[in-house]
Amino acid sequence: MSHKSTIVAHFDIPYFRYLNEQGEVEQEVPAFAKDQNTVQALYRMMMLTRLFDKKAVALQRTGKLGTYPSTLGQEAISVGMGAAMAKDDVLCPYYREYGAQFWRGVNMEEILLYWGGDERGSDFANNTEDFPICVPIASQTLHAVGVASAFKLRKQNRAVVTAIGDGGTSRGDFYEAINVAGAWELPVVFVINNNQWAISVPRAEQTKAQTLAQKAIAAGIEGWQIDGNDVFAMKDALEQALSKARQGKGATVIEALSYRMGDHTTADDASRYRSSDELKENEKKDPILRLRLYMEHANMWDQNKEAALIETLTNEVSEAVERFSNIGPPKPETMFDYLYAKLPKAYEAQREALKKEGGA
Ligand SMILES: Cc1ncc(C[n+]2csc(CCOP(=O)(O)OP(=O)(O)O)c2C)c(N)n1
Ligand SMILES: [Mg+2]
Repeated sequence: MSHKSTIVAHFDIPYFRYLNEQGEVEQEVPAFAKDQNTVQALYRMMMLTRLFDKKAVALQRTGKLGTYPSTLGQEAISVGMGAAMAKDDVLCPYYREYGAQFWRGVNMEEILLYWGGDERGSDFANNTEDFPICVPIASQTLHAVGVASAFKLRKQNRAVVTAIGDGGTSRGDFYEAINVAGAWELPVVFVINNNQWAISVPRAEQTKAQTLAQKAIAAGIEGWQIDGNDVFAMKDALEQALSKARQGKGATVIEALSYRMGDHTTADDASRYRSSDELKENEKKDPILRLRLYMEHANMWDQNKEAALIETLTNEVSEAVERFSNIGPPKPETMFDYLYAKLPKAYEAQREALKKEGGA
């Protein structure tokens, strides 16, 4: 700018993490990270998510699922989210938050049903107020501010967590959602899973913004960037943002830096557009490896515990796959059940006819 000017506004984006790639502590960890049960529960859920993920890819490859988006390498993000939320908060996920969903009681077979194209996978048995998986990019952020404004109107002490990918933050829905969250001081936390890729578009081509967290500033809310491969940083950041939200102090955007170690989905082949060197570099930052090293340093873990855990979790995943495989098709007449609050008279006969023909 050539005019004489003064600076009228100035902003900072903080970055933090507790654990480095070697599982070493870089700064004093929060109290929960010294509690063996809590740390092991975080590790357990990250490992369950990874084993589930591997199995789901195998099911797709053998024709049992439609398309499946893997969450390989991003387990700390969703597990940290799930671990920080209160039971009566609401989760509006996109499609890589299995860790948060499992933590909150979503059954593994429900996720499998969803990706098998069965609507029963969106009807969670245990957490009926959480939103289902959302594939239309960024629309879930608008659902989230809708829920958050309902909480505010009802004067309920509850908060909403929504997640979005790095690419998703380029969409208008995201900007509209953070804008209204700022303007109305809504109890909502936006988590950006910055896995560095939006299908084949790299982060650097997605936007010229230096960080994605700084998008929050234009909406008048705080933006933090954290290491999304450090589950302690994830849980801690979410807890702080949720407590802020519940105190009526408004929304937060948390950009979690991670890496999509797998293909975009099972319909993609990432080797066509990214180098194996890049993948190898990022595998060293693995969130599960990092936590395991921390636990070993702290004498919370050993090889026997690891082997026993993997055996238990592998069985849990197999049992879920079994339930998924045995559920049977939905009854055809159920297609009438969820469209109208009360089924119009004109359809009653059709419903009955269908039921007689093949429903039973
Ligand atoms: C509204 C809309 N446009 C396009 C798509 C197709 N699509 C699916 S995933 C994706 C990229 C998303 O990238 P990002 O937000 O970084 O999330 P990631 O998949 O990397 O976790 C696109 C464009 C879609 N699902 N919805
Ligand atoms: Mg992405």
